[in-house]
Amino acid sequence: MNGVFDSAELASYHDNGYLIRRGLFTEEEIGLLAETARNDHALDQAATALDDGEGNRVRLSLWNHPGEGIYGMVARCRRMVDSVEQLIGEEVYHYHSKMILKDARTGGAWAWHQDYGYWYQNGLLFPDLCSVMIAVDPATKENGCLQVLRGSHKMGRVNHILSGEQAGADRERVEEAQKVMELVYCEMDPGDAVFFHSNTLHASGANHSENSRWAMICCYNAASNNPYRESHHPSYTKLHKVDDSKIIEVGRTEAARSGVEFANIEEDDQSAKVLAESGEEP
Ligand SMILES: O=C(O)CCC(=O)C(=O)O
Repeated sequence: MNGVFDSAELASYHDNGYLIRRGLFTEEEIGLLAETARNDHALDQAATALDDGEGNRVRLSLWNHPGEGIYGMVARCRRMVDSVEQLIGEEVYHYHSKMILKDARTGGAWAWHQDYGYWYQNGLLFPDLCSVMIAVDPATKENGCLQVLRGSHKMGRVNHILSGEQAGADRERVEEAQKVMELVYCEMDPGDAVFFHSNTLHASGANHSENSRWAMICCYNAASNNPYRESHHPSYTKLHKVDDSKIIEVGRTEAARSGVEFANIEEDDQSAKVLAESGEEP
């Protein structure tokens, strides 16, 4: 299969549940993405702010279909999709993308969770999904970079409960997992990306720094893992790959046009609602 990874990197992903790829996007590519996002009024307006329980708010905007703008070119380019297909081992489709707007001084923390902790609720039988977090701004410990527990994807799905406005993994399990697995801070420069398995436990701290930490996360599902019922994220929809050169081409000519329809997370997100209704206790 095509993609950016050699066999040692593939083995590392399967062992650790994550893999950081430095410079996946060039300075110009990430610059165009950042410029579009910063000027994107609709992205800002669509952002949902979730209370992190510690006085800060996590802001994010989400869209289900990648579209024809620069966000879509990033999510659909061969470099990305071929690489995710290498990791998952088969055809994938776009499950959704989001921009995490972790603003300077106010950006909130993310509780420890697995993405499959949410997505399980959407009728997905297998955790055959992968997320790719692309650093738009530098991501450091100080501004709340992503943290992962190395190898935690091997735990399988952990129960999740809604605490405040975020779903978090069962705290006792997380505490025990932290005793036996290494906590890795995924510090990244703009254009770097971390690929992670949907069962990898991850979190991030609040941003108390003077620098924003925006990141785009593209999530993909295996084509064979079509959900058995409909949810607020798409069922199998063929992903039309584009050449890597389209990022610059579209970014230069249509930098201001995101080309996506943003979701209303508060109204549409059934996975969080199901967790709230299930009343699972930690
Ligand atoms: O941006 C972050 O720090 C974490 C985001 C995240 O975990 C998510 O969107 O599932």
